[in-house]
Amino acid sequence: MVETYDAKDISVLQGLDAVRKRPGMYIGSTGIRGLHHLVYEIVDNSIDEVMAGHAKHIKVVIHKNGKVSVADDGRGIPIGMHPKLKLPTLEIIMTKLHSGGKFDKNSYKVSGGLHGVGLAVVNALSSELDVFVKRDGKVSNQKYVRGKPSYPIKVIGEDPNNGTMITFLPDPEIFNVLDFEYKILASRLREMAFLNKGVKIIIVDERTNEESTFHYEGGIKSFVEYLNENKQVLHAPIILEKTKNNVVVEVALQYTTGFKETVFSFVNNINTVEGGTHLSGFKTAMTRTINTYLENNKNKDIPKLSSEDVREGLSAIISLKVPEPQFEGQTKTKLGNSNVKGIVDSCVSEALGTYLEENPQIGSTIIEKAVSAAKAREAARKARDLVRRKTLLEGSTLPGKLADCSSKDPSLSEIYIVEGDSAGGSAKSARNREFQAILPLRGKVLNVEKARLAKILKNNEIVAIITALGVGIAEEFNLENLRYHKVIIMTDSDVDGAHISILLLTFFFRYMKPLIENGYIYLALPPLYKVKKGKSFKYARTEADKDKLIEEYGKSGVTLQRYKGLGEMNPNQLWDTTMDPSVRYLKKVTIEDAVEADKYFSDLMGDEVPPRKKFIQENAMKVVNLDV
Ligand code: 0RA
Repeated sequence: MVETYDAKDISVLQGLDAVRKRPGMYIGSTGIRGLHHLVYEIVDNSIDEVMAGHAKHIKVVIHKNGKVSVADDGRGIPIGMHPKLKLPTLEIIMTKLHSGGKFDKNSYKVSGGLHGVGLAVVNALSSELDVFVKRDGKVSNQKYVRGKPSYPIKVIGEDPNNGTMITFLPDPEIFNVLDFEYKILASRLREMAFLNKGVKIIIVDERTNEESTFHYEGGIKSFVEYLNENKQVLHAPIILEKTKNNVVVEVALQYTTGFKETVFSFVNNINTVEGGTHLSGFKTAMTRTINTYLENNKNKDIPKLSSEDVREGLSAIISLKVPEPQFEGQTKTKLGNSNVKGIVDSCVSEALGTYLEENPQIGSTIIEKAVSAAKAREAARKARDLVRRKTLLEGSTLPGKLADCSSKDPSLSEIYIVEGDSAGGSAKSARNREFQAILPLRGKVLNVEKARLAKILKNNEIVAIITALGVGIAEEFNLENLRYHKVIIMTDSDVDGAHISILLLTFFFRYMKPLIENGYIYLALPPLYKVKKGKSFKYARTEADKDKLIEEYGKSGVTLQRYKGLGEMNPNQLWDTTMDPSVRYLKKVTIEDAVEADKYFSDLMGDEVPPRKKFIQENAMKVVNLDV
């Protein structure tokens, strides 16, 4: 293999001080997200070796001592002296911020926006880092402390194989969280394995002995099957693959009997959460191709299918390889390359058109699905008009059971959505009416995962929430009209309470996602126990808290009161434990991983959950406690 990089590719070298001074600029945050980002930076480099056809295996290990190692069987980082820069290439890569991008420009690099300086950034932010390179029959090693080499590269052994292993310890001077979460790393690695067909990625957690292997010969086809695992599907996944102007377009799609659209798009392995030109190209192609197919295959009065109609119940993965991607948007996850829209449009139109012609049975299944979506859309429009007219006629009245607050400033106002009338009553007496509104829920909250909008708009509890929040729904949703900047779900800390929380979260996730994205949705965490000794007492929110408090009080003469539900607390207790802003415990609901969050809701609330109640009992709590 001829080494193609040279001095002009690494033009300006700079030390790592800048990274340690402003870590946020390089990895986004010094919290949990930034911490995990360190691992992704290294894995991205290993994935580049996979995409270039040199590596097949990646292994990530979380060690007991807080270190993480990432090993691959790629070419190994070059260790030889760089001809112009008079430093070993490995040392340049590990210790210098170099402008000018990656070394080898001929392929599609994973690039999270760090322009190939990812390894140096990880090194700068690690209190210790060890790199081992197997290359040219030798094993070489160098160690760094806070980005500075502890010794020159040394040969420590022989090995006929090639590869790289990096072990690092995140610097406690930089990060305020140091514990890696298996679940977070595993879900990202699973995604990487789906997107890079054939690669085998192993993750081992030596703290707990958890271990997973991700290896999908089906690639994105397996990804769609995974998304639809607990759904009823209408046909086998359809795979579309085409390359135009060096842009590789791969799509896997499969319709389900459900109503939700689950489409994830990736560019060079990066989840383009904010969409972009590739996604609009895909949508245009789907709408046009299915409408054309419908026109050619039905002769009596055919409705015009909207873009939404053809995506009802659709699960799809769009994965592109783009030579020079431009990422835009707030989180740099929106593809900007304008030529890509047309490329994806024509690739998908051609490939899907051909597929439908060759598979008429699947073609008519899809058409049936989309036509029924079109009819339902018409029904939903009527239902929405009805809701709108009602609010107009009644002078946009707030729901009768809402006890509103007196403040009209949303940034100061909060609304408690409370399970049950008795808890609602307590909350109404307990609240500070200046800024706290209470909305008690009476009936059951509808499972929106299994209903179309028309039916959802007939559910009293949901309509009450929509009107109380003021934001409208579907096309009329407008975040600016939100009447409270804290929307707090308050339910009992038992299984039924968790179930109601999940139903509400499912609704917010599917129909008012910006509320979650902007951090307006919270869960109130009421205590499980009151632990009392003599005149003093404290509240315990978990079993572990309770045990700790008992220990603290000294076991003799401690009394325990277990709260079965919010209704058992008098207004004073409710205020003291759950509503007083100075002491209460609220959990902000966030979306850390769009793919995982989507899957949680469809698995929990979807079709194929045979022992449904049991499944919810076992999983609902987990979801509530997880940063969905
Ligand atoms: C620079 C150049 C080449 C490979 C790599 C870096 C490389 C980096 C990492 C990080 C983790 N695993 C890695 N594997 C490779 C190209 C090497 C060549 O042309 O032989």
